[in-house]
Amino acid sequence: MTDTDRPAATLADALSRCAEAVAAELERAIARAQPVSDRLTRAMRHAALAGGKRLRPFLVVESAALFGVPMTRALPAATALECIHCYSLVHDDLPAMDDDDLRRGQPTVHRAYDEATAILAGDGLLTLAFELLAEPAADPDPAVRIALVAALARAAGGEGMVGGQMLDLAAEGRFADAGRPAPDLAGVARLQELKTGALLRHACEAGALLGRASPAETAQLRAYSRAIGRAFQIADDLLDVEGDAAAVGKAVGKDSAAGKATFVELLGIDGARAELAKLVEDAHTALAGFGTRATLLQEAARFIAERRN
Ligand code: GRG
Repeated sequence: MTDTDRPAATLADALSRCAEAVAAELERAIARAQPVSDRLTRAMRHAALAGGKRLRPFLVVESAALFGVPMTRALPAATALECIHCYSLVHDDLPAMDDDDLRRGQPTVHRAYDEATAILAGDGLLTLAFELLAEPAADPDPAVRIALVAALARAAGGEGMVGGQMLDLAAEGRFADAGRPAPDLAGVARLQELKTGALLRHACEAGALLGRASPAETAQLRAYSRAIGRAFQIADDLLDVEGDAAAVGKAVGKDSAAGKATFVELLGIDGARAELAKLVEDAHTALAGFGTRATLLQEAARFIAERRN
């Protein structure tokens, strides 16, 4: 058993150990590519290595750990998912999208470099994700590697995160020729399930694939990931209303400025808090069948709901 694979005592310990291991994997993966452009490499490093909670990789690692898969074996799939997440943040921050100057408490990539470099750094991370999954280190069984690639493509693409981002821009009234969809609760839920929920769901699905989970076990993890996905977004909406930019590491108050329909706007602050509490409970219940092996994942649901950044 390597040091990385020793069981963690607390959630904070497990999160920081996973974050460290993922950062080292990201360093390695970005560095080993032929350095065609030093500027591109530096921009990719800026996007991938300037902090971040590494929540999605943690969920991959802990979902796989339910089935006895050690962290070192889950790291390639966990790192691939983080590459996709980092790329999405870089592109989301661009002037054509959210036009943000600050991310993870640092200048956004297009601010630190320029827009073209930021687009290419995002593209570089997006493609690196699939390279990592295609390699034997991702899983010894080629059929599992193919399943991981297909699942990540679905989660990240037009029927997942990218589709959700498009719905989000449409809901802001960006496309004059397409009208503005009515922002009811079901519409917001669908949009968010795609935009932010799809990658969180993928994290647990990847863990299930690595762990050769049974259909029943996969369904339990799916129920958990749905609950935390929605909780993550409600917490994000609350941070946008109540958070402090310095603590959150990015601009706040942007949703109402953009006239966005959010869970908080539709449910009210108290309603959103009540929904959060229910979702934490749902997440807990979904994993009850795994017994104490699921403790860290259950604690992670509360962490997601109560996070301050
Ligand atoms: C541009 C294709 C494309 C997609 C963008 C996910 C996304 C879609 C945009 C991000 C915009 C945003 C801030 C959404 C709120 C939820 C979210 C993804 C927050 C950031 O995730 P954390 O809190 O970030 O896990 P860290 O920095 O900890 O990794």
